[in-house]
Amino acid sequence: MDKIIFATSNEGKMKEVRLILQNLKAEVLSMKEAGIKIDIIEDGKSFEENAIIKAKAVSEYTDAIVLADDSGLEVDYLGKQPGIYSARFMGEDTSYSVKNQAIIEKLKDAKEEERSARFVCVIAAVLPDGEVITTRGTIEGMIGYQEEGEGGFGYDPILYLPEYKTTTAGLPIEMKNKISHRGKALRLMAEELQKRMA
Ligand code: ITT
Repeated sequence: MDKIIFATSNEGKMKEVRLILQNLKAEVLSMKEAGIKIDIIEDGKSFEENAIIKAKAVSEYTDAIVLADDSGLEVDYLGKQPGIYSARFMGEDTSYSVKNQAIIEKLKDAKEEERSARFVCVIAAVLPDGEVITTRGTIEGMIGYQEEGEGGFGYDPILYLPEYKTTTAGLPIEMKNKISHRGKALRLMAEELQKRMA
């Protein structure tokens, strides 16, 4: 069976990734499970560049297929920030309740129609022959007036989905995966990998 190493240190991402890729005929290991401990400097200027940087960095240590995820929250009222800086916004060690409250505060004068926002996810793959593939997924919503929901991670409590009358943190994980940026990008990647494994 093919082995896939997923180049992330984010446990929230990894939990979703395992569920989304469960039907792929491959063993999916986190970087930690594969025994790869490296610090990766994400100095790309786009989600695509950063996802490729992460996947290539880990592929130096293995012959397996390596996948990586670069993702973030784009808030239109803030000129699409924090975007690729989502993890680093206000410092990596600042809690998400503080970061989420800060974004709500920055939008205190925004009208309903100015609160549009989305999660973006780019998945990069580096295959054993060196081929690089990227796929992208998004989920549109709006910044809520307060945090809501207990699920997910990161900015999930503030991305409100009017159609579901809750945030991405208010959805069961299976439902989030069905409609999320990460679910979409990973299913596109799974199709690309399946074509090459056939
Ligand atoms: P790795 O680089 O190790 O994968 P990271 O958390 O640093 O972990 P990113 O650089 O891609 O990953 O930053 C993504 C950030 O965007 C993440 O830390 C969250 O703050 C936010 N984010 C991405 N997807 C999200 C989701 O599904 N729900 C909530 N927040 C999300």
